[in-house]
Amino acid sequence: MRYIFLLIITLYFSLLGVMAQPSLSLIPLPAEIKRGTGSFTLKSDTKIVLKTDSAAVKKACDFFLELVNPSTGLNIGYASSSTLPIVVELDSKISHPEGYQLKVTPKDISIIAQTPTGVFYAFQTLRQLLPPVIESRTVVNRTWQIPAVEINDAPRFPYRGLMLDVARHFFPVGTIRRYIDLMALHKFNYLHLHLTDDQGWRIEIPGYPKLQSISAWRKETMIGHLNDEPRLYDGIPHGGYYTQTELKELVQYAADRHITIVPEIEMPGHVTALLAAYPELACSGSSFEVARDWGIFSNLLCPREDTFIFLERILNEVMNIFPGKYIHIGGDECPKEQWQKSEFCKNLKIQNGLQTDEQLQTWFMRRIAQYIQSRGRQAIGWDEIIEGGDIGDAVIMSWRGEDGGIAAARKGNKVIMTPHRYCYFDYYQWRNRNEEPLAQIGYIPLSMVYMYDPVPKELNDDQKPCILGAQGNLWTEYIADERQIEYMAYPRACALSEVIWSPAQQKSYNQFLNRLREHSKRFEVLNVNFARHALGGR
Ligand code: TNX
Repeated sequence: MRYIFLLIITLYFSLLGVMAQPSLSLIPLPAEIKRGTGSFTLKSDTKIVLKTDSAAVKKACDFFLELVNPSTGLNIGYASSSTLPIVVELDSKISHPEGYQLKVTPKDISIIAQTPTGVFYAFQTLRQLLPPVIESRTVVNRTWQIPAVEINDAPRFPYRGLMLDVARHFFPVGTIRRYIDLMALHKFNYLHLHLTDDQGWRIEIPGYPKLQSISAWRKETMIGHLNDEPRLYDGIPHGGYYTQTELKELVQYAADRHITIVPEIEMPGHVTALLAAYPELACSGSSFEVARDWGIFSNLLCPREDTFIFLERILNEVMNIFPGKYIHIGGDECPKEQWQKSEFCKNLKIQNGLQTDEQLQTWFMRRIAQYIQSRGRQAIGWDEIIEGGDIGDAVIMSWRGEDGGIAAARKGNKVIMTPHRYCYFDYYQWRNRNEEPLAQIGYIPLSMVYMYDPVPKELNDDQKPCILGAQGNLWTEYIADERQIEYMAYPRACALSEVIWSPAQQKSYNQFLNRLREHSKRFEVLNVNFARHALGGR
């Protein structure tokens, strides 16, 4: 009896102890967290003890050292043993290739993962367990405690993406690097770069110099919203493009942070900038101007052999720069009038037994997807590309809603969910629009992103695994600089990171907000221009 009483007392106090600890402000929330007692303190005796000779693991550790050494001033490095070690090892007992185990005790820290990616993610978690001022680039005098904890973690989905539209506005490479840095902090693993559109072509293709001299530049940009009357223009030329060298460096920069870049080349629509340089690729018309307005244009590529030769050459260059598996080939918003008027298209449809223009578009996109597949890669396209039948093995990016993704998964195609009602970070995030900078007209508050579930209820258990994950899209018609990119993307990207990383049954918006409050202190130190509405500010 006495023992039982003692046991209850002990349990009670240890429970109190755990409850008294401040909650950990990890975003995205790890799959499993077990709190311990006490904490580990980073000191000058702390050393990383590597139990593997993997260069990629070493690189993941280097990142951590580059984070902690400037702010702690401790000059932590590597050693074969230490009194306060951070032991890092690879072990296949961690079953998920992106998973990890992180154990922190007062005496040591241990990181185990199956791959260097898992090690990198463990360090991102460790980073978030440290006080926000760890992000400072100058020495801060204080103690650096990490609460004792055991974390067993792995992502819910293999595709965790953010898109950045660099066509509507051109951004310096440094801005993309910063976008990548923030993605890495939240364990995103795909950056989709929207490289071409009506308003600009942003990738250097040496064989087609007019893409650089003509397609990369527009005369001016419309002022105000697309629906405003009359339309006004700023009179300022805008443009630019990324050289192949810059893009290759960016690919490496992202890869070092375990992020793969998915390049997008739009076709057969959203090609006005391309046609301004090479009008012969249209079915008719000889004079096009790089668009100055936003919106949907009727200019399309003509599905002639010359067009396919051109596109294959472009795609060869693209695949040469971007080594990742996925190549995005666009396919959204293609009003078909130009094809309907074209004798060539009418004949092509008859020759190929195609009844509708949607079938013609799918025929076009399937041919390109097959070309990409023949080069050992896989095409991704917006959901319009399945409207006209079988699209082969292409991955469908479901943006108009979830229906495209549901239809694709039912056919066995892989799907990335990015429905505009939940995943469009170019929409307003605050109901009082007139208090906000101009944005795309939709409204997606933080809570809406958080409550999204990428797996539609309509799918059965066989179809569910077709959902590879989800992506947040940042279209930049109304976003012209880095500060505004951050304002629109954060903290909504934090919510999305949790949607795609954390176990669905553990989601709680209130608890997320509490963690975000702490997390936002890190943003302050990093000078991230995040929107404060959900935290009670602006
Ligand atoms: C639709 S999403 C588009 C983009 C626009 C966006 C604005 C998609 C595949 N197409 O061209 O930028 O809406 O929210």
